[in-house]
Amino acid sequence: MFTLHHLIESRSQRIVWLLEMIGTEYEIKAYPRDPQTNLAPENYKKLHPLGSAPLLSHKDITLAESGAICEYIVQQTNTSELLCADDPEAHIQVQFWSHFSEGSFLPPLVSSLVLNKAREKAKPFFVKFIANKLIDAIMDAYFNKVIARNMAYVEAHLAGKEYFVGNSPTVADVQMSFGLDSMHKKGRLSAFPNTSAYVARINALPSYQTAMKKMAEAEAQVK
Ligand SMILES: N[C@@H](CCC(=O)N[C@@H](CS)C(=O)NCC(=O)O)C(=O)O
Repeated sequence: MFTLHHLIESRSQRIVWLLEMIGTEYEIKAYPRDPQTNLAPENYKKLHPLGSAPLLSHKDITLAESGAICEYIVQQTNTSELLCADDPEAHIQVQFWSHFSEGSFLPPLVSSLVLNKAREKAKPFFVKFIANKLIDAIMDAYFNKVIARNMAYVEAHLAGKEYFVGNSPTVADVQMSFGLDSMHKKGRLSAFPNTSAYVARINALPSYQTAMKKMAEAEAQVK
């Protein structure tokens, strides 16, 4: 059985969707974030030297990195269709979106999240004022431009498509789902109708809904 070590409010939620989509046996162990640092708590860090989320335990290994975890689950459950393994063109597309998600799409979103948390923490008033000016300048000089470029690409790709690759969900959708879902929840997709429709589509899938329900139940036990 797979054990998913799930850090609350993290990208490990997409692995729950993959496990649910496959219909394999798994358990979710949820961990609240450290209230001081908002990072992984001490008991989570003991699971793997990286202490990053997600972590997957199976047999005698504990694996880090979402992309490697997805490939491992697919290999262990003989579900290579989720990587489009029999179709070289589709397969490289799945690999592309999986790498794009971790390598290009999520980093500027995480950076903007961290900078916005710094805004909230800045005190007193004049420090907050300067912090806001500085953070706005950093966001405008780089991160907003990269996010806009990435979103234009995603939006154009999803025109007339149900899923990132092919006609059913694949690891490409699993990997892209977390960042897009987070943007949707923050109201940042209103200018992107294809992407908004895509997020609504995956949210309506029974596998997605069950995954989110099981994740919320696991989280409720440790909150
Ligand atoms: N590329 C890694 C990124 C892992 C990562 O940064 N996860 C965040 C959660 S979204 C995390 O572990 N944050 C808590 C910490 O670093 O202590 C992956 O795909 O697994």
